[in-house]
Amino acid sequence: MHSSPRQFLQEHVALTRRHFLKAGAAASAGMFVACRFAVADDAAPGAAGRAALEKAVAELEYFTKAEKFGTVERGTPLPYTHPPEKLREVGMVPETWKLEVVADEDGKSKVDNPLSKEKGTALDWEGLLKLGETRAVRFPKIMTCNNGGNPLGMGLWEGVPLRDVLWTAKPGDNIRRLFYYGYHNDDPKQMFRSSLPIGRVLEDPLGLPPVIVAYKLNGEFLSGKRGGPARIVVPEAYGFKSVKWLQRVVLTHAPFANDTYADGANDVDSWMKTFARFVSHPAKVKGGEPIPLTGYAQVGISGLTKVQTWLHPKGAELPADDPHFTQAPWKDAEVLPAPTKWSNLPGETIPPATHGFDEGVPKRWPMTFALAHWAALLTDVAAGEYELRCRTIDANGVAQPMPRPFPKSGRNGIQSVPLTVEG
Ligand SMILES: Nc1nc2c(c(=O)[nH]1)N[C@H]1C(S)=C(S)[C@@H](COP(=O)(O)O)O[C@H]1N2
Ligand SMILES: [Mo]
Repeated sequence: MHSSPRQFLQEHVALTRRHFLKAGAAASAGMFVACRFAVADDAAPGAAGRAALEKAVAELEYFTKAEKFGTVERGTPLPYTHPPEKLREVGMVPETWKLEVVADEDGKSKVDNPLSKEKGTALDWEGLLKLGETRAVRFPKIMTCNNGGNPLGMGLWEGVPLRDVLWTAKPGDNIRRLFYYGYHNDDPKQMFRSSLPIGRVLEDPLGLPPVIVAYKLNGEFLSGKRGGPARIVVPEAYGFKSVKWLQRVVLTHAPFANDTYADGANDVDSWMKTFARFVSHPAKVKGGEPIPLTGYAQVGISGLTKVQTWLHPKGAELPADDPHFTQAPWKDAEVLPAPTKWSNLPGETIPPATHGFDEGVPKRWPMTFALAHWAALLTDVAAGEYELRCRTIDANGVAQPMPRPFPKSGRNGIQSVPLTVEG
């Protein structure tokens, strides 16, 4: 097929320039499908940059270890730091944990079989796991704070649909929303509240997993720090809807949100947005060497089709009246295929009956409200000092972040990093 090793190499390099990282069928040693662009001959032009990219791609991790998550928490003391006997007393351990589902005290909503501690009908840990035996669901979801620039962690969450718990309480007439709370040291000032329209809990928008009472993250029971014994997880929402140390759900006729996050000028109806970040980028490269870049994108409500990068000479004038650089000469990066090994899950495999997967393989990629990785190899860059930026194009073909001045409905600013190309 190839007349000489040299010709083979040239063809291989040309092919891989266009299609690097697209080797769908190749077996993988690392977590991603093997990259075809790495050339065996390390004296070939650009080999060092390609080898560096291959290594950086192999090092990308998909799921985040529970203890490596970023944390946004309130409480003095933090509820899970109580001494063991106090933890038992306040329901912060599985053996004493209880979940109440009751009607609002205003008397407008009807709940025929309230789950209440007083009546001894609250859902306990055993009951939760019992429900889980037949109703458990799992799904991947990235946890991001509405007010944070970067995600806190990527998790595979497991629990029971909140609606299955609600049905056991026999909800009746006049319910429009639910308010839910975590344990807060029995101090109203420390209460962290969130809310949802009842319809979101009873039905799932097509393709979305349910709102769950979660008890596992990445195959392990939730630690106190991650919100255990049990927390709410809302697939499409920023972190503030995913209340930790869950103990009480109130079904209400109130038509409004009572979220703690309504304070501080936050939009409490924000869906997660699409944006890109760098993972690895060299600070300095030799002139003539291709520049290896890796990163991730958070796939928000509008999906993801592309990640792009843009090199702008440092100090050169930026376009006026274009704060999101919509007119800049962006270049496409490569959105990486789904991992074949899922870091930080037991056996590095997706467990059976995970939403959006078929026998451990994603039905679609990238997956919404999850993470996708990307890589790029920039070539023919002149010596100089640069600002390097990345952005996304969503599944509607709209550049994200789109120009808008609303960080309080979820931050998704464009990241910029410095880069020096030596002469
Ligand atoms: N009970 C309780 N739940 C909470 C919070 C809190 O302070 N108390 N913080 C919320 C916010 S604002 C975010 S962003 C997420 C963060 O989840 P994590 O700490 O597990 O990453 O938890 C949410 N759940
Ligand atoms: Mo948050």
